[in-house]
Amino acid sequence: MKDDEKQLVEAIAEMREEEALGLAKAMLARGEDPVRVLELCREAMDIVGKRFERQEYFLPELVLAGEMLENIGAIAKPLIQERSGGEAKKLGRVLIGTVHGDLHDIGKNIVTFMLDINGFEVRDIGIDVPVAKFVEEVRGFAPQVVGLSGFLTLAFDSMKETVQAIEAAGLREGRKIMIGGGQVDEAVRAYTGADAFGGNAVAAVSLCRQWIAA
Ligand code: B12
Repeated sequence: MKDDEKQLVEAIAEMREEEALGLAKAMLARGEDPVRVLELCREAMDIVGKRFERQEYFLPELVLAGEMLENIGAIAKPLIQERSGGEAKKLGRVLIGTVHGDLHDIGKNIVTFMLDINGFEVRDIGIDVPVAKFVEEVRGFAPQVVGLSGFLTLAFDSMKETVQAIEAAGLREGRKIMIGGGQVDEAVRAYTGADAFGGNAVAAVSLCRQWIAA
């Protein structure tokens, strides 16, 4: 990792908000890849999360970390959009939301944004989405892909319930379900019955490309 990259990760992890924003702005102004800058923010979030687990940090730090990431994201996103060459043709429909009981949406928002600039028509139905709402939206919007996001362990049960409800409503056929969020891995994928999981927004885009092109 380069020096300025380390500094950015550290500034976020140490809650030095102004310094973090200044560093991120300077890196982007120098032409650093905005996707890389978001990746560094994610690394910093892992440190914050671990300190929270060890009770070195508390809720205010989690909130501030979330705000820092959103502020940096707001500067990075238009640059990513510029690089992608602006609005592309809509390739297919993707419905996405954070499952019930879970309020984390920063990761989901990045996925929504990346799918959008890569040419998908994305409907983001927000956070803490009840199972019945997912079913209703799948019926109405008829997406080829449904994305379930969740960061809490308890979200895995919500994801499983949501997948089962979509299936029980007879809406699983002909569409794919992907899941993602902090701790999600293959074991969680198997538990929830989803078709695949994606570790980051780029993986979410490749899954949709793969499925919708097929
Ligand atoms: C910021 C944050 C918050 C913020 C959220 C702000 C917001 N608007 O989202 C606030 C302060 C609100 C918050 C609250 C809580 N949080 Co919190 N939070 C975090 C933190 C530090 C970062 C999460 C984040 O945004 N990461 C950044 C993004 C970019 O992460 P990412 O995983 O790289 O995202 C990518 C992938 O996940 C993927 N992806 C995401 N969604 C999807 C969907 C699909 C379909 C696909 C394919 C891919 C995909 O693509 C993303 C982009 O590349 C994490 C720690 C951590 N390391 O994750 C804890 C963490 C998730 N929180 C935690 C906890 C415990 C809580 C609280 C319960 C705390 C409390 N006592 O109140 C509450 C829960 C509230 C609720 N009901 O949801 C725990 C969860 C533990 C667990 N196993 O359940 C964590 C892990 C911290 C910890 N280590 O203890 N939190």
